[in-house]
Amino acid sequence: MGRLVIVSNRVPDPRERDQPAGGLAVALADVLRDEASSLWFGWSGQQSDFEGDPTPAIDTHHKVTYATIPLTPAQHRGYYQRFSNGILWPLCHYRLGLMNYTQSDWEYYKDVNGMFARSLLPLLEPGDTIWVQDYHLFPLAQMLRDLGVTAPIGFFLHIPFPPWSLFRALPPADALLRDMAAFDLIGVQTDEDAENLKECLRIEGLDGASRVMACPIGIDPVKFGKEAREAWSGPEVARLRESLHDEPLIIGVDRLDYSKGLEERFLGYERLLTRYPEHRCHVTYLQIAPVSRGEVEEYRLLRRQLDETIGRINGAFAEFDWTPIRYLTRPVPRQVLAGFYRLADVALVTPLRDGMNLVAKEYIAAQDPENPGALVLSHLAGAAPELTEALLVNPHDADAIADALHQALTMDKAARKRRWKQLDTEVRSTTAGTWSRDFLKALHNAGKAKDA
Ligand code: GDG
Repeated sequence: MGRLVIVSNRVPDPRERDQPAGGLAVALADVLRDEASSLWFGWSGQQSDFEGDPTPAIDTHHKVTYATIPLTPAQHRGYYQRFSNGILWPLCHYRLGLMNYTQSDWEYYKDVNGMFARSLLPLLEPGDTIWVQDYHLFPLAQMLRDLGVTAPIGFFLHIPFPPWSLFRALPPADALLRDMAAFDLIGVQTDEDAENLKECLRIEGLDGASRVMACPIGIDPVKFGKEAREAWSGPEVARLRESLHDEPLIIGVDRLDYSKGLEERFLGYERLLTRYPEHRCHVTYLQIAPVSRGEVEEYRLLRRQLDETIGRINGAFAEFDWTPIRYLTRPVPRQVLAGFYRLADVALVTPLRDGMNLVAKEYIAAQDPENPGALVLSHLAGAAPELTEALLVNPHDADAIADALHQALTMDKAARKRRWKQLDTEVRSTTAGTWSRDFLKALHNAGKAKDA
């Protein structure tokens, strides 16, 4: 077997003990542990001024070779902050109103993809299989092909793909779709995403050029369950438990991002306290929301808005010995987080749109089978078609969130166990391992079909 070459925007520092808060890094770290030999190429996270193409810095750690390049501050702004996170991210999350397009950002995006291709080229070896990750790198396969690379190249999109009626609002929609057709295989999270992408390719006359496959991502549930059991006896879980005085805990864990529906979720929780006042002075809602993309204007505005909403709700409902919402914008270490999930009676996961949402799966994997908690999940998360035994809600409907929370908080143990068992079976059947194996097998077959 040849090497697996992963290309993603950001390559995490292999020596950092804790994983960064982000779904892609978490999933890929789980995958690469099982590969015989692999290369992970991408941005180092550093910004510096340089001329021409940077030479990758190489670092080998636990069988994985990490090759990273810096970005100039101008590239970081144009390619990463603006085109990837200020244009493609809102577009793919169905938020056209938040998309701020300029031609100059599109130029930066193409330039940096070209630079990625040229810097990667000398590192490639015969027999490599290349797997490109996520929306930052839509044009990369075409650019590698232009340089003469013939290796199989696959792509996985971690976020949703919108229907043509929305995607066509992107000025370079045609060019981007033409570039995407250079991948041998494109994986997306759900059937809905696959249908949307196929429709776009069909309208552009590109169907047949590239295979599209729904290939849902998952976690390593065995490892995560073990972490949760270990964290259970740790000092942080003990402190959190003592602070609750045997009263119920609702937990939310999300990067601070407008796609996660945090504002709507807080309003849903507020509705719970008005419509079901019996929960006042008893339930605690802990929201962990590490700041993300703080340099992008929309994210700064969101943070201010959430500060205001939480302040208002806490001010209106708190008692001198009870705070309705506890809110942290710092990341919590992964091992501690696993224990918090296990302690929580309810997980509240209500994105307005989400490619998959690994938090929902982590919560299930962390539960005690003898006394599991309940999951309230947005039906607009990519995880919803799999996790049908969750309490599914429309994240825009505060009353529906309040009702689901009330149902979760009052559900008897037998019902919780029954629902959790089915959810756990799902989480164990679609894992990070099955995701990468299924994708790479299909990529291999797509390559063979092309050669035939
Ligand atoms: C993208 C797609 C898709 C969060 N806070 C902390 C922390 N996290 C970890 C969670 C989880 C990960 O970050 C978040 O993953 P999600 O899947 O929920 O969301 P995105 O970051 O938006 O990921 C998403 C994913 O890619 C994979 O394809 O599911 O739809 O948007 O693992 O636990 N980790 C730590 N501290 C925190 O405070 N340690």
